[in-house]
This record gives sequence, C-alpha cells and structure tokens, in this order.
Amino acid sequence: MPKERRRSLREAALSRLSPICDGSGRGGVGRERNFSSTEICDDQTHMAEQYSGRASSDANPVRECQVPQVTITSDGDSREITHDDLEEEGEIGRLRRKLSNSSLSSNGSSTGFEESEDDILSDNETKSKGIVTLEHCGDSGAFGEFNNTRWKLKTLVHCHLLTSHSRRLPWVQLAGHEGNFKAADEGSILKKFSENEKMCFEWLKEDALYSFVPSYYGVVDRDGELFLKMKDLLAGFESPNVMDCKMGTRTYLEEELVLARVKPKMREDLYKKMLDVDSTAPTPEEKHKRAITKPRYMQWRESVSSTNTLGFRIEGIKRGDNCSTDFKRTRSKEDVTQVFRDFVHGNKNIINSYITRLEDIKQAMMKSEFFKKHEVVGSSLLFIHNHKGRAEVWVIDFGKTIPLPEGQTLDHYKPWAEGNREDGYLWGFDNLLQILASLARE
Ligand code: I3P
Repeated sequence: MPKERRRSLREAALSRLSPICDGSGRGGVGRERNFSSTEICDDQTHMAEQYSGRASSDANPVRECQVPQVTITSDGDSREITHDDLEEEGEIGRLRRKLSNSSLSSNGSSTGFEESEDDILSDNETKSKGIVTLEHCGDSGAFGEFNNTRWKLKTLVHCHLLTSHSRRLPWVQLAGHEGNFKAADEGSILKKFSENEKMCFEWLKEDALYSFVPSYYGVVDRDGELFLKMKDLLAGFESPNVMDCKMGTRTYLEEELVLARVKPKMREDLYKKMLDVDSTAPTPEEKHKRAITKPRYMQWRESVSSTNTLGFRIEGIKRGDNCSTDFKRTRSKEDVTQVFRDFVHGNKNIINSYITRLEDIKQAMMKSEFFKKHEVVGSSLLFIHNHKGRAEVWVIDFGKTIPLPEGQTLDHYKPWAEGNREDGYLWGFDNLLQILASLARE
C-alpha cells in the first residue's frame, strides 16, 4: 500500500473520529426508521443482465477440509466509552494509536515471516487475543439435509454458542475471524474494534441502507479492549437457520495487492489452507517455499468458489446447532442453487420473503450515498429464517469497506480492472436474486 494512501486513510479516520459513542447519539439506538423505496434502475439491471453472461456452470465436488469448533470464554464486564471519558483520562491519544494500528496491523495467524502486505483494514486487530476461540475438530459426520449425493459435507462444526450467561451467541462464527466476537447484553453483541467498520457504521446512520444493517450502539471497552457494540441479529429468533454469503467479485483490497508486490509476505497458514482444499493448487515454487502471499490465496479462493463465477460465495451455514463452512469449492450456479434449496428446505414462503427483502435492499443500495462512495469488499449478506417462516436478510461486515477518493463513485457492476476499485457487488447481488427467483419458480 503506498505510504500516501495509507496516510490519507489514517488521516481520514482520525478527522472523522466522532465522540466514541454511546448508544444515545445520532440514531444510535431505537432505530427501525422507515425506508421509502424507489424503482430499480433499468440501466443497472440491463448491465447486470449483460454481465451475468459471465457465469459458468461447471460442477465442483465439495472437498473435505477441516473446520473449526467454536468455544466461547466467559463474558466479562464492559462499559460504554464516551468522548468525555477519553478526554478526562487522556485516552484520545491511546485510542487514536489504536485506531491507526488496527487498520494496518498484522495478525497472529502467520508465523515466521516479516510483516508486510496483508491485513490492511483487517477487521480484527489481534486474533490471538480471541475471546471466541477456534479449534480444529476434524471430521465429525455429515450435515443433516445437506448429506445427499450432491452435497457430501464431510465435516461439521457443532457451534458451541452458549455463553456463561447461557445466552446464544449469534451469527458470528460462520465466516468471522477467530476471536472477533464477544457476547454482550441481551440483544447485542460485541465485535472487535475496527476503525474502518466504525466509520462505516457512523456514515450508515444517515444513509438509505440504514434499515438493512445491524443497529450500531457505539464503542465499548471490555477488559481493556475496544469493541463495536451492535445488534444481535438472531435475538428473537428461536432455532434460526443462518447463511452467510460474501458478496462481490473481489475479496481483497487493491491496496493489499500493491503492498504484496512491493513487500510480499509469505504465509505458511494460507499455504496449508490451500493444500487442505486442493493439494495440486500450489505452484512448484510455492510447494518449495511451503508458503503463499495473501492476495495469491484470496484470488485462488475466489477462483475455486463462486466469487468469480457468480459475484458472491457461500461462506457458511448454520442449521440448528450445526455449522458448516465447507463451501470453498461450491462454484457453479447449479451447486449454489442446490445449497440454497437445501437451506430453505424448498419452502417457497421463505424464498419469497428473502426475495422481497433482497429487492428492498437493492432499492436502498441504488439510493445509498454510502454504497456509491465506498469500495465494498468482504461484506456479507446474512440470511436468517426459522421454521415459522420468519425470514430476514442483513448487510453485514464492513471491516474492508473503504471510502473512495473524493469525487469517485462505483456502479458495483463493472468488471474489476486494477485501479477502478469496482467490487462487482451488484452483479453478484443480481445473480443471487436470480438464483432465488429460479427456486421460487420450481
Ligand atoms: C480467509 C478469508 C477472510 C480473510 C482471511 C482468509 O480465508 O478470505 O476473508 O480475512 O485472511 O484467511 P478462508 O475463508 O479460506 O478461511 P480478511 O477478509 O480480513 O482479509 P487472514 O488469514 O489474513 O485473516
């Protein structure tokens, strides 16, 4: 990442450092404001149709890989941080350092190599300090309804999502980083602090997308660590089924690519993750080094999943107490459609509710200044439904959603070429909608 750009991101972050809130500031709580919709732009729809021709339809078997088991330690005391607190305690400097660091920090997952290109704007600051810990549990059976001839999900995670308060932790570990989440008061959760995500939430409070993102309640300090407090999207759901779809045709920032060229960091952990999925994927040189760069891994992940073919990919699914993240090679339209079919149990009411909600989200996106002015990378749509037919979709994860330079906007459809910052979000969104529409017609 060029130094100037890095600096400008950091400066932007600091200049927008608002009172680190509160839960009572500008629309922090008590949200649920009304949203008035507009018609979907014909041009965009047309472009989406054009681009959707890119989708291929090859079938890829689901491969076996190890997936993590989630355990959560006790829920300590926390309190909300106010601007006054920080000034009184001379904490502004410390927090600013923390904000600056968090966007550039390296993580605890790679070993033995110099810090360099990765984790720019990573949404976790130090994975090693996790409260939610992940442990490999290996094969533990098949995954209920997904266990048919097409979907041999050979690994399974039992999501131990019970806190010391016997309260269910939400959607957090389907695709989240190790150690990123902590339980909070009833109806809310804590996510490890990211300056970038905080800025997004602040902006979103005044945006057309507001009704479709988790309510944001401010920054809190829990045992000396900072977290973003937000609504627990699963609160109020009994035995919800949850799916996390990572949106867009690109899952890494342009900055990560640039930095990887300037100062490549070889990561053994990513090499091993690659090998787990496809032992033939590493090049001879990578095999020799037993390590790969993060952009190389991310691009490979995009190519074996449906990120490249459809502009989104399924990251994980939770059914009852079982979670599966074994979708790394779910790539073709047919395979993705089958996963959705199984996820909703063929229930047309749920499919139609999802479609309606997605159409509302899309209309909001077409109106959204936030969406127009941000490169949206690594953000997910979270699908939640229960057996009673209640179904919701939420736009989550803004750790790698970054503001564009002044005057630049994205249409989120154009194919990405380095420098144009396009993310393919709406192209993927339309493909997802088409898949659900095809299920509704079955
Ligand atoms: C991870 C996934 C995450 C990424 C993480 C990858 O791969 O792509 O999005 O974190 O990078 O390891 P996988 O899904 O195969 O487990 P970011 O989005 O924050 O970059 P990391 O290992 O550097 O955390």
